[in-house]
Amino acid sequence: MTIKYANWYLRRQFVVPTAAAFLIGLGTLIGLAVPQYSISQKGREYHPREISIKRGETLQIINDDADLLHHSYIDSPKFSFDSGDQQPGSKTDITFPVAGNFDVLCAIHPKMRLVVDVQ
Ligand SMILES: [Cu+2]
Repeated sequence: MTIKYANWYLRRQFVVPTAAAFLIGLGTLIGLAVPQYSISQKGREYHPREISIKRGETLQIINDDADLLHHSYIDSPKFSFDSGDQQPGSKTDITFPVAGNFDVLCAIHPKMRLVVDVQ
């Protein structure tokens, strides 16, 4: 084996799996960006109020109240999130990267609560 060929061979050994890993990673990222579940904010409540999902899955929260702002947040040692103000009709995606039990609360309406069980 010439040195030139050996270099190419070694590089190919690296490039092919790296490219494959990159494409798989890219697919996973795109997959994560697509929400799997829809949650409605209506009448100052989350609907449904509880949901069970898998790690890495995404909820889409839709403000279905015509004239109310909402503001979803999660404050947990494992994972925190803050949507900012959610205008009527707006959609907010939350991807849960770790397993656990999380309360999604509303900063504007303290009684609003969504329990997310991430497995
Ligand atoms: Cu609210």
